[in-house]
Amino acid sequence: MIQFPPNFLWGAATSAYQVEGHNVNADWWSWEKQAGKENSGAACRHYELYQQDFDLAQNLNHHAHRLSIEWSRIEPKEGEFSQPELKHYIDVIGALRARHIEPMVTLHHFTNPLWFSASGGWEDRRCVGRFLRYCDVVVRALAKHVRYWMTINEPTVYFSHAYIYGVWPPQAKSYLKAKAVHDHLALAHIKAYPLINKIYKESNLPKPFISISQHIQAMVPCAPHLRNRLAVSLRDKWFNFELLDQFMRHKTMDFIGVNYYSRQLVDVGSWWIGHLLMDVCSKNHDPVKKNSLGWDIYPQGLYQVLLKLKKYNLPVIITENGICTPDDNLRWEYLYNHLKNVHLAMQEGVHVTGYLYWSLLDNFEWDKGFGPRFGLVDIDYRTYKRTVRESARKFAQVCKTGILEA
Ligand code: IFM
Repeated sequence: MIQFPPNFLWGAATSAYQVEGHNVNADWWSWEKQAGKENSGAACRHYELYQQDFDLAQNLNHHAHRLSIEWSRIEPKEGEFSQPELKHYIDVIGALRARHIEPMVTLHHFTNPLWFSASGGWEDRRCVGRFLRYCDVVVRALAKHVRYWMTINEPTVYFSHAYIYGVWPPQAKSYLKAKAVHDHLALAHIKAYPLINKIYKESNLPKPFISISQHIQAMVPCAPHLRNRLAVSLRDKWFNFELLDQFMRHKTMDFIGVNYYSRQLVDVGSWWIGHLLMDVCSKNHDPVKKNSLGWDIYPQGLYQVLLKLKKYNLPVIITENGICTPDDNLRWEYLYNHLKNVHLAMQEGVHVTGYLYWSLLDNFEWDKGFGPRFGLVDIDYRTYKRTVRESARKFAQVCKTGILEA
């Protein structure tokens, strides 16, 4: 039997664009049509059905829920802020509070208002000021009801997919642009941190907890020779920990938000920097089960990642961890084994204070559309009927008791 501490935050996460539906002023909305991708359309209709969804979360004993604010709803035109949409999110957060569920709010989760992208997006140096203006409005409106903020979700995933691999809007393939976007996202967080604190201070509210959600992969060398080990440490530094190091230097993190899914098997063909940074093993000599997107299931990687975070000496919240699969037994196996590894890391002194499964609901998985099923709750996209999965019920027991039965 494994016992987690009493005040551990248990729950699940979502993001606005992936569940709400009809985010017509977002850059993704026009891009998915223009690029011929599956359209997000009504998504899960969570914008209207959030009360019902939070009833489910409450019945599943969740006491934390991570959600994001859709910037393009709040500021559909530059400088014009929508009071009804702000009121909507106040209601959403009120609905969580009414169910004794702690809201954890992300300010930027991959999507941008169309006007923002059309005028340079995160490449243009005006982006930081624009983001801060939006943060100011949202945080002032929600401060009374929110204690946990994540400024930006997975900045490294965002700039690599959108500006290096070119698979997300604006589909650039440019290291120069990616570098500019990286620097702007970092600066946006560094400046948002004191801004959020200032708003709380002015409103006589207790200091909030602020971080980002950083996507971290376990970097695993195939053969532990020098070149592979060098590649692992470069990738750890640049992709996993560089932003966290920067934010630590600026003292702009109150906890570390970690999104963990899988490992990267590192097998490098030459000393060229491109290979050191990108080569992955294709030999399948260490086969493990995979999710429906083909990502390796590697629970011990979460333990390894958590131990690497120990040096920061900050509380850690797993802000995402989950699996897309049609096999719900595999979902529970995934959850169970990852929680076991979280507990192991805690026994070795990593101060983990919460775990949020990705995701509460099946949802729109970006360029992959609605195929991948990450949810604790199944969505029938024809009727929008919600059906709680068996894995969700098992997880509900853990949320209730803090005990992971063997
Ligand atoms: O669905 C995404 C989410 O938006 C960010 N983290 C990873 C999830 C699964 O790919």
